[in-house]
Amino acid sequence: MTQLPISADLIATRNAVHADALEDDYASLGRKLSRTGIDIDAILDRVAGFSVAVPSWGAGRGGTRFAKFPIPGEPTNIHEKLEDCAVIQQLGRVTPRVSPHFPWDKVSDYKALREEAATLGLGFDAVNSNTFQDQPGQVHTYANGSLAAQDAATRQQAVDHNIECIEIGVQLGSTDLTVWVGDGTNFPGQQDLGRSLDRYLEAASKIYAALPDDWRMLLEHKMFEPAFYSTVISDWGSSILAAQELGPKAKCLVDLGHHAPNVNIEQIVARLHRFGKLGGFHFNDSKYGDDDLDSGSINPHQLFLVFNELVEAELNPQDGFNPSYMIDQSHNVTDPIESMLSSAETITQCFAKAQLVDRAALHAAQEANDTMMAFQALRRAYNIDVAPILAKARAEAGGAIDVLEAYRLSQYRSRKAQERKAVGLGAGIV
Ligand SMILES: [Mn+2]
Repeated sequence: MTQLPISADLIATRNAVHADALEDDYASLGRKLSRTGIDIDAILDRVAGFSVAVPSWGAGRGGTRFAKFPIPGEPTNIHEKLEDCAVIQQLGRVTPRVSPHFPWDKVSDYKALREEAATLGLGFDAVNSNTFQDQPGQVHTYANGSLAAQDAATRQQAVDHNIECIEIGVQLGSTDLTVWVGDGTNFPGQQDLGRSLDRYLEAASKIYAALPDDWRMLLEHKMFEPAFYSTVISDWGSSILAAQELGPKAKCLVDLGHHAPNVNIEQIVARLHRFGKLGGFHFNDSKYGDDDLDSGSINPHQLFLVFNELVEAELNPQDGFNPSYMIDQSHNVTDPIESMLSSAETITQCFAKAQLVDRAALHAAQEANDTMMAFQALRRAYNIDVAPILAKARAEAGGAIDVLEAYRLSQYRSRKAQERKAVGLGAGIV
């Protein structure tokens, strides 16, 4: 028995107001697409089958290293975070799984937590370990690194934490462990660049050995921050080399903000897939660095091009095709629920547009070295407004045609502001 946080009557009432306009727009788009041989209902089916996970930490306000500005009604624990994630899923119908983070989301009974999530219409996605900050009572500090630390006992502590995350994940129904380490240096000479990678690989192999048969270990690279001179898994090259050394269950995770400026991320996606190492994504957007801005808010075309490569990858599977999709954003100035509703819609739009690319025309133009027509095959798809397809998929699944309107009318946040205790002030990179 599911108990969803938003009134079903509210959603139905607002959908009834928008239904005629949506049918009109959907029929019009259907006629337009049919002229190029595309069946809109087939695209609708693809969109209905698409999903992206939301991060538990994304339900709270993020911040910069300078400050965090909480809003009334923010979640203060995993139970409240799940409730907020249930709002996102209930209205948007594209985010049925939550990616938890430990120890932030620790509880005493994970079986009960899994049941609680199911009651809210949610499951669990990749489990995230945290060895980039110290916890109260922790024996060895991560100030000088975790999996790549000089000190063997510190490395073992980080290994043990990751294995504990796997054990929790098994109880929650997860099958992926995402490993990102803050390890690195701020000064030339601070650590030996070769030996620090050796230490990382040795420690990571102990985590790898603890993976159940059907699990994957997703390695997340990041060029800088918190280490500003070098990071141990700095780029997709380091990531794929580590994944290849660890074994077939180790894959690379691409966080869109974890690259040098102007890097061709869609090409990285194609490369990782070519070698069977594309594990998944952390969707966000950036202007300057790891900004963790809302997906597609800065460069939606790049997001479309990433999905275009994913369509090509699915047509040419290497060692299977099962990338994990997750939002990883820091909502510093918006209501996190609104940002994730908007971002999930943008991500799904780019997925849908990539489905509309005339592959035969694209490939023929590529074969003929017809640059302009190859580009136009992509451009035509990118220019199509797929909003009616997404809205129809949502409505048919019980979601809201206008997600932000329904959310605001529900007054969910102000109700939670009455019930929940206030979040403290402080810095808050997430
Ligand atoms: Mn990330």
